[in-house]
Amino acid sequence: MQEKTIAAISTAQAPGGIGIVRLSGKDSREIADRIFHSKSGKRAAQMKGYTASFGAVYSQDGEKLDDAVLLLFAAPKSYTGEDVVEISCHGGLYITQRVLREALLAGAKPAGPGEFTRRAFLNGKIDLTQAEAVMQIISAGGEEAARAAQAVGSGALSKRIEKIKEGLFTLASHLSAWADFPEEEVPEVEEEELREGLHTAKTNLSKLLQSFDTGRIFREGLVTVIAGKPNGGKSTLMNLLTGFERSIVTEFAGTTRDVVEETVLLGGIPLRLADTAGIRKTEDPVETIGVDSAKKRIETAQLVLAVFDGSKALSEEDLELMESLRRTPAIAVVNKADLPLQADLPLLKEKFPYLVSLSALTGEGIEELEKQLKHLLQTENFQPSQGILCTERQRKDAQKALEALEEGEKALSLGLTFDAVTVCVEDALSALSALTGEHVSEEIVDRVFEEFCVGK
Ligand SMILES: Nc1nc2c(ncn2[C@@H]2O[C@H](COP(=O)(O)OP(=O)(O)OP(=O)(O)O)[C@@H](O)[C@H]2O)c(=O)[nH]1
Ligand SMILES: [Mg+2]
Repeated sequence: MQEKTIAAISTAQAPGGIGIVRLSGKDSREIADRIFHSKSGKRAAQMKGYTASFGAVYSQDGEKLDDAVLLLFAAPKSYTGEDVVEISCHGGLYITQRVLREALLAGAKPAGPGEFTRRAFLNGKIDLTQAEAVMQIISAGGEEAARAAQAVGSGALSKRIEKIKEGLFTLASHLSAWADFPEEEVPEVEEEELREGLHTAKTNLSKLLQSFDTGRIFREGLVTVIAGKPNGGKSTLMNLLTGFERSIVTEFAGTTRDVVEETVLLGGIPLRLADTAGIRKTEDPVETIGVDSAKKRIETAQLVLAVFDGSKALSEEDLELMESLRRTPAIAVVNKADLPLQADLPLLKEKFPYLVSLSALTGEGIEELEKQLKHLLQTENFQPSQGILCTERQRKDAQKALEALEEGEKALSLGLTFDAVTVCVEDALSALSALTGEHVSEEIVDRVFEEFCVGK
């Protein structure tokens, strides 16, 4: 609460209907009163929390800069826990910059990246996982990612962690009670209880760690390559998925040369698609370059949509593609399902556990592709509202806690003293406290907020 009042533009630095300059700190009202004059004559200093007033922003030499609305959030019932003033003016690059400059000339300090959220954290309005969720909400590219981030922002992850911690606290208190007993007097049932407690916490942590991988798929998407022999319909599939004519389609084999890229959402999963040249042996030097880059893309892909022309018998090139995909997650797309089937479907099914018959021309089969994708990625049971680990920092702490509990179990089965187990349980608890930010070094907090944008 003693910190200097900060100011920043909180909306995007782009032309827009409304732009917001935000102030936070004990002098927010005073600074606002120096630059904003309300029509009614009411001053921010007298306004109640959650009220607004209409007026205009003026420069130091009395020039009117813009009409504006001032919103007041009084401490402690504000985002940061301090007095917060938001001045909404016209959006765009110039006006918001001018209003900010006046706020700075009137005594505010420019806010650093994420400084508003940092103050919210330091003032106990939110914990560290909720602070991190703010960035995740802003950068979410799909519904699932947004819902997952919002749930974390509402404290769903912290609740999950808290539950695990409660169990561990109970264990720790039993352990300290037993510490006074000689080993041989501790009843067996209590050792069993200890074993069970460790096991439950471990299971819950493992589940939590799994949620990180699934969440990452929704957040970051997958580098996906559409590959296959020429004329199979790769570019037609690309266009079906993007919803517009992204790639050139012709009836001639060898149409696509360059890699054509676009990100789409399929079943909520962002696929960073690359449509590639049809793979075949060719004398054409330009096509050769395209074929080589298609092969390279396959090597680094996280997912390949392997397109086969279902209306033709499988060719040598098809068999080669099958071979090259043995170690890459792939979905076989047996295309041109609107035409009579000629390809050897049983062979394809044998080679590809995930397969879909589809017509890129009519769009028939696209739901099945979505289903197969979810199946392959095991995202069917993803419940974004559950509270998932959503940053690498959180994952590391959860992993640390899990490892500490594994050590604890080991100590128990080796018949070591309860003290040894106690140390492990305490290590797990401290890793979880770091995760939620309850006990965390300033360096880590700095690192978390470094990634924020200014104005948040
Ligand atoms: N009947 C039918 N024709 C299709 C289908 N998909 C693609 N085609 C046709 O197949 C031909 C080749 O399609 P493209 O999408 O250009 O094939 P490609 O795999 O990108 O070909 P290259 O870029 O040469 O490697 C075009 O004439 C398409 O209209 C389909 O599902 N059904
Ligand atoms: Mg093509």
